[in-house]
Amino acid sequence: MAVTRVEGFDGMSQGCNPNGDTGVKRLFDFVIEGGESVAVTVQKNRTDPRIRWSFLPETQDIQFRETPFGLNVYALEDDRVEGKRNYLLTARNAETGEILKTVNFIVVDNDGKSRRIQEIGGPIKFFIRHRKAPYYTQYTIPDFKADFFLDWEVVPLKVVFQPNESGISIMYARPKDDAVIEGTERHLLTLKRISNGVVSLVRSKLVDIIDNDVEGEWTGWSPLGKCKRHFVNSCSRTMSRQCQYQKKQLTPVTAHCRGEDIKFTNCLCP
Ligand SMILES: [Ca+2]
Ligand SMILES: [Ca+2]
Ligand SMILES: [Ca+2]
Repeated sequence: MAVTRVEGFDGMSQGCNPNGDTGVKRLFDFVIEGGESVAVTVQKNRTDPRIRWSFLPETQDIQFRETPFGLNVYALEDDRVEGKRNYLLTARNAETGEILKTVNFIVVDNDGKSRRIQEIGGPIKFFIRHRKAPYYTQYTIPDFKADFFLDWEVVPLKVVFQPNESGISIMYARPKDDAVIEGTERHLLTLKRISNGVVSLVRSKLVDIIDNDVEGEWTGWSPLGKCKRHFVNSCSRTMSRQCQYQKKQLTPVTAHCRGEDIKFTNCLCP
């Protein structure tokens, strides 16, 4: 499972101490139910004691796994509609209780009311209204599921505002058409902002993609056609059939059937 780093912004701006060992500055990040983990790092050295991690409020929704550098944080998948939830993660020196780092987490719900669009439909728009900030600020739709960009086209992939620049931008996300019968699939699109080393969730949209691909049925074979020359010394008669979907549909669908839609029978060239 891939991991999103909390700190840093393309090396251009490091507003927080990336080692997190002094001067606690709050970082913000978000995890999506069932999505990828977010890595929280705390610098350790040989004399470092164990670290004690805690979430406030206490929760069973978040799971974490210790790594050599800190912690990977996951939000568990469920089907309850609970909206966004805020948690404060604190790393302490297990012996002295000294706070080493705090991170504010938002858990993003992927249940509830959604917008329904066709597989060939869209786009979903994100309006970005950016106020002046003294830092580079980047907006992206994160690839929090490994195959997200295989299924979606995002234009532009990143919007960057220079320091002290303000303005309005639009990002589009469009589901890609495919020839796979996958049924209706739910996607959570999130707009993420990185500014001064602080990651935050700007907005999220829940979208149900209605598949336009269906299992079809073959019509019967057509009668054998006339004997025709297909290669220099070879002639054949063909018959064909069509893949159809009979049930009434409000929107156009693409039917898929297993097998060939054309058959050749050799014949004596006329
Ligand atoms: Ca939920
Ligand atoms: Ca399709
Ligand atoms: Ca499909």
